[in-house]
Amino acid sequence: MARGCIFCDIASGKVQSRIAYEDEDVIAFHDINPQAPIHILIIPKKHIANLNETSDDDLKLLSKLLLVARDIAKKEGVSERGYRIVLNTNREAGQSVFHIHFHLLGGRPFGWPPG
Ligand code: DGP
Repeated sequence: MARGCIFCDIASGKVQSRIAYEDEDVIAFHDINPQAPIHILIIPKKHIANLNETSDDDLKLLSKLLLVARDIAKKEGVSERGYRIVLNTNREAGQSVFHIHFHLLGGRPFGWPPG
C-alpha cells in the first residue's frame, strides 16, 4: 500500500468505486471517466507503479490480472464481439495513475493504430 495512491485507496475500500470483481489479490472497478460503454480497470491490490517496476516474482499476479479481465469480458458480454486490453506505461503512453492497471474496454469498435 502506497500513501497518496488513489488505486491503493480504492483497493483498501477507503475510496468508493463501482466494483466489478474482487478477490484477495485483485480488484476491478469501473473507470471514473469511461472511454467506451464498458471500461473497467483491473489492478493488483499490491502497489506496483507500472510494468517497469514488475519482477519475475510478479508472474502469477500479472497472469491473474489478465485472466480476471478475460472473465469480466465474458460476464459483460463482449467476449465474442471483441474487447481491448490496454496497459499504459509512463507518460508518453498516457499513464496518469502510477499503480499498474489494465484497462478493459468494450462495447464499441476500436480503431488501429491507437491514438
Ligand atoms: P491511465 O491514464 O492509464 O493511468 O488510467 C488511469 C485511469 O484511472 C483513467 O482512465 C481514469 C481512472 N481513474 C482515475 N482516478 C480514478 C478514481 O478515483 N476512480 C476511478 N474509478 N477511476 C479513476
